Amino acid sequence: MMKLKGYLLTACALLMTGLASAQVQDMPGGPKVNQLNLTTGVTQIARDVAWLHWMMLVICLVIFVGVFGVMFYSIWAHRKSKGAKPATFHEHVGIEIAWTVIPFLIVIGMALPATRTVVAMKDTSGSDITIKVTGYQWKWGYEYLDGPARGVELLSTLSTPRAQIQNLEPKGEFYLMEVDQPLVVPIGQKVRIVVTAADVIHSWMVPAFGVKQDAIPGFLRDTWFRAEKVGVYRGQCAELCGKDHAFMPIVVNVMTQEDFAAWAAEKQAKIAGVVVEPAPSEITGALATKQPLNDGVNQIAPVVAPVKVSEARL
Ligand SMILES: [Cu+2]
Repeated sequence: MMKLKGYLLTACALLMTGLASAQVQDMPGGPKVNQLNLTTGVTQIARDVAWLHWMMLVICLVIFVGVFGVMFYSIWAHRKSKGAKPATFHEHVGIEIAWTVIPFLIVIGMALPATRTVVAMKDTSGSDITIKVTGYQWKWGYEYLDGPARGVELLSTLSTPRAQIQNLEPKGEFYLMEVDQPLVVPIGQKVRIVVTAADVIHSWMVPAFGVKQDAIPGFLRDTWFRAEKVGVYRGQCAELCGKDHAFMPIVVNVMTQEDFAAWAAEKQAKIAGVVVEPAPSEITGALATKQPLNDGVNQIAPVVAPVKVSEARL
């Protein structure tokens, strides 16, 4: 009887697990259920990275099968018990040249396209928009340094309710991959990302863009992407940065250029709206200009200058 009860309980548990996993759906802009391949890219760099990955994997597999095939065949076919006699030759110029030249050619064949892609990843020249990204424990700060949204600052914080994390309510579709204020960028424009951090090392990673850049305190590193498809794309901090490392996702909203201009205009208007001109009696020294109010959306209107790579080291 006890055994039957045990079986029943196990069956119920398995059924529940099955139901729970059946409810998990592919996340739009994020990972898919049972995803094994790299994320489908929406930038040329992401496609190049995926191609390089498969090209090298295939070359490695061919070498693996070839080397181990010859090795195991030799061990089996030329074993001592079958009366095999070892050859006694020393040095063979032809073989030695072949096993030097062939691997060299393979390495060059892999290194050339890889180098081309890495160089392209780092070529941030001629960008249309520059955005400074700052990693914090545990959120992301975005600052538009130029373009129509110049001066707009966003703090992007996880918006998944704590109750979902603590299993007090069912988990949502975008569990741990949603934020209150996503980064907004226009489609088809070269967006230069200048990355730094304010506390520890973080890493800004959006797989669909083929972008992964460490955010290092005291340093500026830059990278770029040109998104080719409107949509929402999700990534995560990719450098272990403390206890809430898993709770600082990245959400990028790629809009049409008109929508982006409208969004930028709305943000600019909001900044203008919250700026309060202080009364003359309050004017003191350098604070004599504009005093932004924090209205909870973390927007202030700073005076910012585009950052040059040559000034990267702080
Ligand atoms: Cu982090």
